[in-house]
Amino acid sequence: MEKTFLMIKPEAVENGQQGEIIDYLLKNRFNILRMKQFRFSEDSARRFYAMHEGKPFFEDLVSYITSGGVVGLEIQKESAVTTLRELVGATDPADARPGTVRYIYGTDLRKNAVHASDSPESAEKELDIVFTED
Ligand code: 3AN
Repeated sequence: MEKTFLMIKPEAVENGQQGEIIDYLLKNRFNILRMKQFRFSEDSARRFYAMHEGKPFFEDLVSYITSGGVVGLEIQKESAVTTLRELVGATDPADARPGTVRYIYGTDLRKNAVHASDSPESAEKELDIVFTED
C-alpha cells in the first residue's frame, strides 16, 4: 500500500469544509494514518513549496498558505498518489472535472481547496515537514 499527503488549505478550513473533504477521502477508501490541524510558520511554508521558489507566484503562495489554519493528512491506499491526484482534479478549479475536490470546493488558482503530493518522493518530503514540526 502506498502513502501520500493531502493538505486542506486555509480557505477550505475557514469555510468549515474539513469534515466533508475528509469524508470524501474515506468514501473513496483511503485509510487515514495521521492527521493534524496546524498553521505553517513562514520558514516551513518556504521549505514545503521549495520547488516553486523563484516563480512569480511564490511569495503570494507562501503568504496565502501561512494566512490561516490547514489540515494535513497522511493517507494510504493502493496507488495512493495517482488515485488522489485524479480525485483532487486540475490545479485551476475552472479546469477541474465535476465531482473532483477542486471542482466542488475550489475557488480559484490560488484558493484551490487542497494540495496533494505529485509523487511518492514529494509525499515523503512533505510528510516529513508537516509531521516532524511540533
Ligand atoms: P498542484 O497543487 O496541482 O500540484 P502546482 O504544484 O503546480 O499544482 O502548484 C502548487 C500551488 O501553487 C497550487 N496549488 C496553486 O495554489 C499555486 N499555483 C500554481 N500555479 C499558479 C499560478 N500560475 N498562479 C498562482 N498560483 C499558482
